Order: sequence, then structure tokens, then C-alpha cells
Amino acid sequence: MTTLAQWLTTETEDAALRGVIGSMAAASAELAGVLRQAPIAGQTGLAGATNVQGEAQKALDVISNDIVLRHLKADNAVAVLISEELDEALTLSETGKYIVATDPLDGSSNLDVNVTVGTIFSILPSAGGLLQKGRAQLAAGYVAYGPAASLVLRIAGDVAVFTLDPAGAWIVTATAAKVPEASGEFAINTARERFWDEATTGYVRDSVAGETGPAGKRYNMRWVGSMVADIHRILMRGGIFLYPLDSETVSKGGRLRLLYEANPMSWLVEGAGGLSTTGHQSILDVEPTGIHQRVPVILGSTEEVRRVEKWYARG
Ligand code: AHM
Ligand code: MG
Repeated sequence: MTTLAQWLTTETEDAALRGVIGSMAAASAELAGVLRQAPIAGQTGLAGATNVQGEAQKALDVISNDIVLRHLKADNAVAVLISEELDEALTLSETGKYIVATDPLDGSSNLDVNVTVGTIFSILPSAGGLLQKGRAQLAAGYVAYGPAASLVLRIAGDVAVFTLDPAGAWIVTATAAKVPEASGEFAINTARERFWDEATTGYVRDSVAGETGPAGKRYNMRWVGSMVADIHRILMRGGIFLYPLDSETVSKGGRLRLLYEANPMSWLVEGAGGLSTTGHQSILDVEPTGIHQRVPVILGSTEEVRRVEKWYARG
């Protein structure tokens, strides 16, 4: 059995980077334990505050942020923490070489119904400043807290998957995850159809038309409402995830956040042979203008993403 520490040694000679990834993995392992017993500990429900996005914070959003913060503070290699739950970027160490951008608890609306949630993180060089393209990432990962806790991680090479064992260690369970090139599954919140643009409407209409339609095959729709769970399914067996720009989110630039949701997920999906796009360019090439910036997100199997891009290219 290969542990996370052993895998990290083969992936990078940068001991400080290994340390930061280890800190995020340790924070996530602790959080997995907290989530498992949160209803008993009375940690469910709202925290009574709103975050910078104007969203009501759940008690566990705040607890998750505190756990990540505590682990990263103890890691002198982290200069700055950017978090969905923190209004401003937080300086942790004057000498740190890295920036960590994180959504400590993604999909938290699923907590009260015991459905998979996740932690997403992106690691960037601090020398590049707060606003760097996704392409500049040094590593990215997420943890899906499902029936098993899965850590999905990529430095610059292949995407590896780790499973948390009962003793709290991350064990390698897949070394080179690949997003299948073709798929018959799409993930989108179809309740937003009335807001969609022509490209999204066209792509979904073609997909649901079945074998005799323009896509020439039958599709299934899946939407957990937890990006980590939806992307994990796509990484494991293919498919496409869409949270496009629509008439309701256009004024904000989209729904999902670039630095700590879209970029790390794109780093993983592209590293596993899939594609990411805003509809017009790879998400990894988007120039950020703010730490909580939002972006249209389309990610997954190459054939499906290309089909959406063709719709956007029509104008
Ligand atoms: P959050 O960071 O506040 O949890 O919001 C992000 C989540 C994603 O996990 C998920 O893909 C999306 O919001 C679901 O949106 P919707 O409510 O439209 O289904
Ligand atoms: Mg989120």
C-alpha cells in the first residue's frame, strides 16, 4: 500500500510543497471526522452570519474554515490564504512561498440531507501575487466526503486518488485517473433552463433527443448539487458538468468561483485528459480580476466539451 507521503516523494522534490499538500490532507482528514458526527455534536444548521458572497454560512462552513486555517497557520510555507469564507486574503507567513485558495466546504446546502460535500484547494506560488491564472497552479485537489473520503490530487503529472483509512492515513487507490473521452451523461441544473443562453439550450436539446437526434446517442442526466460529487463522478466515469453564464448570473460573471472552485477542478480534469472551458477559452487561461471572481464553468469529457464549444462558436 502506498501512502500519500510516499506518493508525494515520487511526484516532487519540493519538500515545502509536499508539506502544504500534507497540511491540506490532514485538515481534510480531521474534517471527515467532524462531518461524520456533526448531527450528534449539534453542529448542523446555520452559523447566523453571511459570507462575502452574501450567502448564509452554515455552522460547518465556519468550522471547516477554522480547521483549514489552523493547519495552514502551523505550516510556515503558506504566505496567504484565500477562502470562500473569508472576505479578504489572509496573510499567514511573511516568508511563505505559497498561496492556498480554498473552498473549505463546498456544497454545504447538502449537509442537512447527508449528501456528499467536499473541500477544494489550489496551490499557487506566492511570487505571482493574488491574481494568477489557473495555468500557474503548482498543485490542486479536492476531497469528496462520501461513503468513503476520497482525496483527488494532481501536482503537474497524473491525477491520483487516495482513500482515507480508519487510522486517518490517505492510501493511494488510483494512480492515473483518466476522464473517458466520450460519455453519455451530463450534469446541469435544468431548473434554470429559462435563463440559459442559446449554446446551453442547444447542447442539452441535442443530448435529450437521443439516438436519432444530432448527438446520435442516448444521455442520462445527473445533478448532485455538490460540485465535488458531480466532478468526482465525471473524473471516474466521464460526463460533462455545466454551470454556464445565464441571464440571471450574467451580472455576476457566473455562479461558481474562479480561484477556489473552477481553477482547481479544471487543473484536475485537464490533467486527467478532459477539457475545461468558459464556452470561449480554457478556464485555466482566464485572467482573474478579484479573489472571489465568478466564472462560467464547463468541464469534462473531451467529446462533450467540444460539442458545447461548437455551439458557442456559432456566435
Ligand atoms: P457553495 O460553494 O456555496 O456550496 O456553492 C457551490 C455549489 C456547487 O457545489 C454546486 O455545483 C452548485 O453550487 C449548485 O448550484 P444549484 O443550487 O444551482 O444547484
Ligand atoms: Mg463552493
